Amino acid sequence: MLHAQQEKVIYDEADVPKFTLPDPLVAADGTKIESAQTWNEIRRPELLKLFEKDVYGKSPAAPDKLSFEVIETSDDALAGKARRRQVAIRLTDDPEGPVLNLLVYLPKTDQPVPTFMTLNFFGNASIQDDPAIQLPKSWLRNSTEKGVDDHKPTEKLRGASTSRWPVEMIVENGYGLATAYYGDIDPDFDDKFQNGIHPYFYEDGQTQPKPDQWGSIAAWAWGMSRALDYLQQDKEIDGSKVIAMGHSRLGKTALWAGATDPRFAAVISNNSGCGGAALSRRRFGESVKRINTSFPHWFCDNFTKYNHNEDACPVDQHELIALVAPRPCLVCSAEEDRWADPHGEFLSAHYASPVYELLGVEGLAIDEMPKVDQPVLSRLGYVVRPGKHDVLASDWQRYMQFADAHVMKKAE
Ligand code: GTR
Repeated sequence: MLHAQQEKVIYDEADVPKFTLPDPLVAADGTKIESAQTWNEIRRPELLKLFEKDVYGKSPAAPDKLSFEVIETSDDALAGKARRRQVAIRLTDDPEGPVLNLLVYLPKTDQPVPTFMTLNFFGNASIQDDPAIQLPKSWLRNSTEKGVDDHKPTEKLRGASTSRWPVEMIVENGYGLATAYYGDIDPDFDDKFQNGIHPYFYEDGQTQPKPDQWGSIAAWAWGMSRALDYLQQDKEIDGSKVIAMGHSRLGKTALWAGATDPRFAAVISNNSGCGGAALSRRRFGESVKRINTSFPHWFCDNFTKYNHNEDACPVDQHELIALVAPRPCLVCSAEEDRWADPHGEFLSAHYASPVYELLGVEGLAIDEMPKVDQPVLSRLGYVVRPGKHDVLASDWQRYMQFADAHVMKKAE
């Protein structure tokens, strides 16, 4: 038998296996879901449980009380164009326990602002070259390019990822940006869940999550919800208009955060691929077997049952998007990012669309995969742009166009 890494990757539509998708509008017992009420009371909770049990793992409930400490503020950030806040969110009762450090940029206005909440890959200091921003204290992936040595930041880390974070443009358009380092919640390597947030929720004698308990993606999504706990009580932010956005593994995370936490007003997933917006049953590019082999800590252990066995999984990723309905959701692909299967990402949105329509809102406005750079910014939207796996300033322009139409102007 070939090892996952040696297997031929499907990059040709002709090699995509034939499959039948589970119908989001048919319950497990065969009942047809024909009203918003039965969706909300029967099918939505059922799908959520299935994703918890078989894909991401179940996360603990929100802590009763979280402590927030505003550790730095400036009303003169970005050369006077913005306000900056840094907030420490203590994720557990343990004074030594994990702290999620949130960096917030706000436009200078007296009104509470709609805000993008998105995790970052290399710490808050990487998004903007500003000595006032705290360097990350949690474990970092080594990178000469980003200025990480021995898993610790160097001064070179400051601003190392600015191309992905057009902060000035975001605040000029009237949006806030809240971001935190995903490794503050759970460092992104397979240590059998000894570090990060997981051990704080073990029962007596437990040493790692059970097969249906949270993996790292679920933990990162849980962390996004804790950031939202803070944002919802911050008077400078419109807590009813916080948009979960994420790229790649953090795009998977943003979708799961939006599915599990209806307080997120909208979700934008960028190049999220396998285990994100792409349909698993297509096996195009990254497959379930491949992702579970390369990243054994991302999903719950039950997900490995579907290695080379996707058809047996009771859910597929269009139903993840359906869990965001009726809230706005934008799925973004990049043409050259075939590993993430742009067509499979489009099809997920397509097959989630009937749920939006059942709930009385607009679904995806097209039936065929659009050409590159022909964004479809309906309430359930899809865009494929030219180029590679990345986040570009032009992508953020799209996100804001989408948010202008569906979040900013939404009725109070
Ligand atoms: C890749 C992984 C993808 C995607 C990406 C990323 O190595 O195979 O699923 O998540 O990493 O997060 O950049």
